[in-house]
Amino acid sequence: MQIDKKQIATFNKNLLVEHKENLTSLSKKHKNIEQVIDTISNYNIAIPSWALGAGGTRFGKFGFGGEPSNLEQKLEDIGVINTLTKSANAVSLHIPWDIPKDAEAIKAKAKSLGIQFDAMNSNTFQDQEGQEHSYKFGSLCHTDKKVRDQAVAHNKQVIDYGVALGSKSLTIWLADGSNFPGQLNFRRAFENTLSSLKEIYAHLPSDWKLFIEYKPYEPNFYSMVIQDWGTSHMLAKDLGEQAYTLVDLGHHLPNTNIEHIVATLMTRGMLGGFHFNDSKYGDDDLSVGVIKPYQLFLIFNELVFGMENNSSNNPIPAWMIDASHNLKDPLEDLIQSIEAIETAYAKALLIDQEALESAQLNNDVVEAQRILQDAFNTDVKTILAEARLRNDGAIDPILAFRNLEVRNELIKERGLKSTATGL
Ligand SMILES: [Mn+2]
Repeated sequence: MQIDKKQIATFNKNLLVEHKENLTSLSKKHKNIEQVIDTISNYNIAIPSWALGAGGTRFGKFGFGGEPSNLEQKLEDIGVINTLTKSANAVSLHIPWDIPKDAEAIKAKAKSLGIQFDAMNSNTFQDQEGQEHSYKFGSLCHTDKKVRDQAVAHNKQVIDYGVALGSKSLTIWLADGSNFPGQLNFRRAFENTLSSLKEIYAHLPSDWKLFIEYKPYEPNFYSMVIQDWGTSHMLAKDLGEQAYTLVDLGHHLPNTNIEHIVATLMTRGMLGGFHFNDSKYGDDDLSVGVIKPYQLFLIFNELVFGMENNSSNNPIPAWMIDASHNLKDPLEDLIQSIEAIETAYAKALLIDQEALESAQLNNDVVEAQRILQDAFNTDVKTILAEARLRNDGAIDPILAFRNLEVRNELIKERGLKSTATGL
């Protein structure tokens, strides 16, 4: 299914007068509103190929109909999200769930929908059918070199798939670790992982980046080989200039100060990628911004500051939504996530950085808090709507999704029983 410009324009018509009034009154209050609209209208977040179907828990999975059953249909779904939001012009592929059987055809399909290929993702956290060696006791860290070699070969193959599609980065997240004390020699596991990563890194084209994700627990509950940003940073430093740390919001122990981690990594130019979701207890994969919107705003404050004061040449991070939807329509959920990310970003862009710096230099704690909270308490819905409108997107993308009956159209096209590969 594809939505055309005319349908969006017709939908926008009814909301246009009120929107313009809101914009005029907001412009009177904020001097730099044009700049914020411009930044938001150029901002894009990659959609992972596994997020377009019904997510499941370890107890069950409930479909919702019209799920994309192949990569082409997944691209079409991202096309729908992008047409409505104008902020999702990239897909992040997961191998082997979404192996492009005909790279040229997939590339052409993506191009026709205005979609690029963001970071590729490897998978050594499951055994695949016909696979010779099992990852039950780890992959890149495994005690048996044959298993490590197999996992290295898989990652190299993922790079090759990415090269064929025009991707420029590989994200590695490892489930490797141990469930019981004594099971694993920590130092050996770390060294094995490093030497496996070195082999993968050597296969990386010179214009690619390698992102190393970390996670403190799950699926292993006693230890994880890459447990935190410090470990990821050590590995990336040992690999070389093309390797970076990737921060996933859900991959921290409760109450970790993630904005501080972001600032520290950017100080050294080491923040390569960012995975958005939200979390109440652990890696809950909840929609972005539903639990801790203020934390997200504070993270974006560091990102904005880091990008504006970039003496360490931190690259623009690769942005991706990494959540799993088991109740909501995943397309609606992704739209809500995009809105939450852009809300936090727009609010962070409204922070008066000069005034904040002066408050900080004067140790005026009250004033510093006031500056942050003034920006956080600004309603930026109109800014987001205007950014979309200028790109021919929908003033209210969720309402448009519902008015255009997108899910019903997808069910008509694909049936009620179609299921997507992925989680
Ligand atoms: Mn992630």
